[in-house]
Amino acid sequence: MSTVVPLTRLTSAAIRQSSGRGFSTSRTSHSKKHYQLLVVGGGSGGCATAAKFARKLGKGHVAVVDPSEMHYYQPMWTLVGAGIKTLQASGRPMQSVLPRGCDWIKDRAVSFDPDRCTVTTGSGEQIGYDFLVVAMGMQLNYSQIKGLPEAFTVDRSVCSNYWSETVTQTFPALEALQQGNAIFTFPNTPIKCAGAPQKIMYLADHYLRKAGKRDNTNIIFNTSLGVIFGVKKYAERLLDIVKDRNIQVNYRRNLVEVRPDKKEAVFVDLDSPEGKTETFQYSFLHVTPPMSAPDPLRQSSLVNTDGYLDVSKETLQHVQYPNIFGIGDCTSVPTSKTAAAAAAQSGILQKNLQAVMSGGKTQSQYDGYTSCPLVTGNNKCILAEFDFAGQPLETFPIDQGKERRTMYHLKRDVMPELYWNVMLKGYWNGPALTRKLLHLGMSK
Ligand code: FAD
Ligand code: UQ1
Repeated sequence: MSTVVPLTRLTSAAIRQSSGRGFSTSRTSHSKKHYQLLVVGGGSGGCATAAKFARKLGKGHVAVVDPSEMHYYQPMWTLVGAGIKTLQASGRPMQSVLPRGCDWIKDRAVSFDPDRCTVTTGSGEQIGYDFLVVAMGMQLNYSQIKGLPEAFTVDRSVCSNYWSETVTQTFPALEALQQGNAIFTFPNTPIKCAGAPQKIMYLADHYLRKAGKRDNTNIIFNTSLGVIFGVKKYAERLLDIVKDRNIQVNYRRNLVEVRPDKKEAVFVDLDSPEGKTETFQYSFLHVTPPMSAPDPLRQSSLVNTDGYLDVSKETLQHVQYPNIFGIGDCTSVPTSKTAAAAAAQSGILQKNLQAVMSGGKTQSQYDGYTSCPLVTGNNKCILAEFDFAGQPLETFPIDQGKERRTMYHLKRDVMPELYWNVMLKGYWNGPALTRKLLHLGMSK
């Protein structure tokens, strides 16, 4: 049975936890709507969090603010881009995934007033809260690349798996490709799922070989990074793979302009002091856009100097406002931004927020667990899992650095079920327990 925590208790608990900055509770806000817990963003982290707390706090005490009609399982977009799954299979109506007993405020948050404990929506409504969880994900900044928004509309060989509007163009563009350069980019900002820009490249390589077109095409990975992947163990394996498959990798190259009329992509050499540019001819161009936290969050007082929600990387509690927590891609937590990370964070957030709600202190610490199923072909996958320090934290007692068919099935067939039926319902806190069991208690 769910317990409704009395507001008076929440309020005094919140006051006791208050930092020097001194936050006021809902009692001082003049908003019409008021919730014990307000969650901004109903994606992977927000939906899982709302499910956990709607069960605990009961009907009408939790609300999610999110303008999106659809909730997408974005990890499937790698497979949508490769023609293995459909966009339709990756999405469900938001209404159907949000927990029962939770109000859905179908609008965008436009501003935050953490001193008054209110969030203002696009329609101008102020919503009051006792506790706030910020789960707004990342903003895709396609328009920062000159000519790209137009290129999407006029050139069918330009595509991007990162957006529902462009992911369906990837496979048709691959099918249309007959010869020339197939270029895959990685921007000069943090991104979600740092493996995804190259996963689609390996799937494209697989497709082109099968279709007998690989001999006429050059596959080029132009990445802003100085390494192929941030974790040494997996980077070494990926370097063998690109060599074996004759894929050219150019480091420290950042896409700045697309000229669809000439089929040219312009990259800046990030190591050149004078900002030297290089122009590549493309026959196929897969763009991973620059990303940031969403503008309303970036423009608020809740962010660090990089523009991300400023939380403790261990407790996920805001560094200045103890009644605010964060989860997922929009936070300052220095780990690779994935749904797997959000799942692991959801367990930590649940314990810590519950403790703070009942007047206690945060007690659980996040270790940075994140995972990236590096699909390296239509039936192969390296399951990268690691922590804050970039140390492998693998679930299975086998070498996950090897390409494996089992891991491909885990990614393609098991993960979507786990996501819709377990994570979004608030029951998946990542594989830490499974890992410990499978390693007979010998793993962290
Ligand atoms: P999201 O799930 O993106 O949700 C953010 C929500 O906030 C959205 O619903 C949005 O509508 C809402 N929102 C935004 N602005 C506002 C506003 N102003 N007001 C209210 N609501 C707002 N992860 C993995 O673990 N494994 C993978 O294999 C994997 N592959 C990926 C492949 C691709 C191509 C992509 C794009 C992502 C992949 N990811 C993968 C990453 C994963 O999808 C994200 O890390 C995860 O969804 C983050 O969850 P989140 O809750 O932080 O953000
Ligand atoms: C995971 O927990 C997760 O979130 C639900 C993903 O996103 C879809 C993943 O891709 C992975 C790999 C995990 C980790 C889970 C296991 C069982 C290793």
